[in-house]
Amino acid sequence: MNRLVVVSNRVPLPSQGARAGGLAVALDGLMEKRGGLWFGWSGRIAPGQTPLSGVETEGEVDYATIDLTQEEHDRYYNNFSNGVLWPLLHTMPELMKFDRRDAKVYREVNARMAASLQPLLRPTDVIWIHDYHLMPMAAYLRDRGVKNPIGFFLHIPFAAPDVLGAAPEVAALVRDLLAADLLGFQTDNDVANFAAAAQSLVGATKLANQGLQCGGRRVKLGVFPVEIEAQGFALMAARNAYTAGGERLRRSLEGQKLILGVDRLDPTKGLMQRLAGLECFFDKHPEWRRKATMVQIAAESRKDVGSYQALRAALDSAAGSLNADFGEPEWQPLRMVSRAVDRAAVAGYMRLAAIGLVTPLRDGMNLVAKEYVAAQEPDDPGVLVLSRFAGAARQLDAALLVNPHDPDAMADAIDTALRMDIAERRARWRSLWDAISDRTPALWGRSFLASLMRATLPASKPAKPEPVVVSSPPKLTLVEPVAQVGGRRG
Ligand code: ADQ
Repeated sequence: MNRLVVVSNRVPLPSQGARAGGLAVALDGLMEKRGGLWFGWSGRIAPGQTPLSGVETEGEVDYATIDLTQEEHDRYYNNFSNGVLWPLLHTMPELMKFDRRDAKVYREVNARMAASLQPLLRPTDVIWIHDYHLMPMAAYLRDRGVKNPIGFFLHIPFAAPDVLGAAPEVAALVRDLLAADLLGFQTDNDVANFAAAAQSLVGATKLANQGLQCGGRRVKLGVFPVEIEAQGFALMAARNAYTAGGERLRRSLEGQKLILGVDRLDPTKGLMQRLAGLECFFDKHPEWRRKATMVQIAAESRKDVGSYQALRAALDSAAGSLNADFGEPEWQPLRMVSRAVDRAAVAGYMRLAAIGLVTPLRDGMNLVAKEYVAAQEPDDPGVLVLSRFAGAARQLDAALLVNPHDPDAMADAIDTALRMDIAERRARWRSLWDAISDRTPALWGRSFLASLMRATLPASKPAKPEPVVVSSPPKLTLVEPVAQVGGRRG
């Protein structure tokens, strides 16, 4: 088997412990099973540039990293990746702060990473680059003569071409992406947006079977929705709902229904709109006061970016007002936690929750929605209320789908979910479980890599006419979801 080289902005070094974040969650599972080299930023700031800051090995995975200088961290990571590309690609250009100097350093860091990675590569390696931090990386590797198969996967949405036009650098980044052999996206909408951008911004032409041609290069596009380890997550939830921490949460609810939100604190996750929906719910449906409580875990992330600091302040203020307006001396409608909570504990809380409230304004996929489904007791499942603008809504269409911008719709969906009878809850949950239970991050990775290998076959030896779009990966032998361990829903 060819060695897999994964390249991502942040490398989850074993010596540094776990963090909240979808990319690490998705790739950890794949790398654990397959092994290989994981290359990227160490998470450390150094006074000067060095080609490599260290190599660690755990199990079958080698981790090779570079450090960033303070200026690189500010301009490449905070300002351009998270301050321009993240809001732009999520169709929130009003949050973007563009500065040419940031775009320049973004490119320099990508070029430096390509220079550091190249000497570590073997001729038979397969390279898989991840996410918006590294959009020009494939082009820099090609400039250095790297001929290996290169795949790129975008974990976040790809915006429509007229939105992209807001950032002057983006057309060049679209062109650079075409240096890869396969470009993977979360949904067919993202593929369509990228294909339209490549045609209108850099003059690419469309080929049959999800391909593009530009300047003599051919690249394939494909849809590869990121998956979770549903069976393992179900087990973790069952074990953790009844630990001391889970019991404390349950006791503190005193029989009330739990509405749970779990997110990174991020403008795309729709947290302000969620609180508006919750406020509307307690206003329109006062019969639920003292009978339901929302717990929102919103782990702070990207604290150096201005819009994230502003969001934290706005959220604290909105949460305070909501509790002051609706709270009673003995009851508080909302409990807010701004720290990352241990993944196992979160799984247990999800199992206790009557509603998983997942309402991003836009999201590439959203793994929390899938985790909430996996965490449920099959006999007495909770209800997923999901934004129709999350990529996950394509697969999880048996959830109650809502428009996160409409507080009344959210309030009514919460009410409907809390009143839903057991037969409908079970039927909806079964359909959601069927959508996620036979897929894993390892299968997701395998199907991407198989498509990458097919995309690099010489034109004279055409691959079997297999579609690149992955809608139903091979079936696994299913174990039944974990059965009820004890009664729990308030
Ligand atoms: P994220 O934007 O980070 O991921 P998401 O897909 O929800 O979002 O993944 C977050 C992961 O971190 C989940 O496993 C979740 O359990 C965990 N997590 C989130 N908040 C947490 C908290 N407060 N405490 C503890 N754990 C928390 C990006 C894209 C997504 C895409 C993923 C994977 O933005 O659209 O689904 O990558 O491709």
